[in-house]
Amino acid sequence: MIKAFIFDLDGVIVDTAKYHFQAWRRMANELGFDFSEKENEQLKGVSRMDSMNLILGWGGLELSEKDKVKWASQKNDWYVEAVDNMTPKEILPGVLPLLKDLRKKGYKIGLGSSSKNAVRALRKVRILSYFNTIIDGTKTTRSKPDPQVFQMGAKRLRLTPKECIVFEDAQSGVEAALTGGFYAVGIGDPKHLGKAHLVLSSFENTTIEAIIESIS
Ligand code: B16
Ligand code: MG
Repeated sequence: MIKAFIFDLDGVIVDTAKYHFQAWRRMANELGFDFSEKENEQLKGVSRMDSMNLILGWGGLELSEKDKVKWASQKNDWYVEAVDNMTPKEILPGVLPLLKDLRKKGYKIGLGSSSKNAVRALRKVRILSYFNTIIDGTKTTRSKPDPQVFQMGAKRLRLTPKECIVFEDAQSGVEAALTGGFYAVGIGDPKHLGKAHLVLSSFENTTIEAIIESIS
C-alpha cells in the first residue's frame, strides 16, 4: 500500500535544471569550451563535483583539485543568484494542487534531492512546510544513481520502499529509485525515463489515485 510520495526537486517541483545548465555553461564558456543540452541531460540528479568532472571531461580539460573547488563555488554563486530570484510562480504546473491533495488525504511527503540548495529553493517558492522529511545533498554521501537519498527518506518516514512512490525527472534518479526498490514515476520525456513504472509529461491532468492505479 502506498503511504508516501518522495519528490525530487530540480526538474520535478521547479525548473531549476535550467539555472544549473546556465551556470555550468557560463563556467565552461569562461574556461573556453561549450557543451550541449543533450550532454546536460547527463548532469541531472548528479552531485556538484561529479557534474564538474563530467563537464571538464567534455571540454578535455584537467584542473587541479583547488581550481575545481574554486570553479564549483563560482558556479554555485551564479546558481544561487538565480534561485534567490525565484518566486512561487516558478512551481511547475500541477505540483501545488498535488501537494495539497496529498496532505489532505494523509499521505506523507518527502524530498529526495541531490542539491545542497534544496531548502533554499523550497523556501523561495514557499512550499517548505509541505514536507514531512527533507533529504538533500547536505545529508547524503553518495550521489544518484545510488539509492541512498531515497532510502534515507523512507527510513525517516518509517516506511519501506514499496510503500513509497518517487517522482524523478532524471535518468540517474529513476535508476536510484528502482535500485532501491521504490516505485518510480518519471516526470518528463519517456525517451530518457522509459525504465520508470510510469512516465508523465507533467503533474497536470493527473490525480493521486490515477498514479497509484497505474503503477500497481
Ligand atoms: P547543488 P535534484 C540535483 O538536484 C540537480 O539535478 C543537479 O543538476 C545538481 O548538480 C545537483 O542537484 C547538485 O546541486 O550544486 O545545488 O548542490 O535533481 O536531485 O533535485
Ligand atoms: Mg531532478
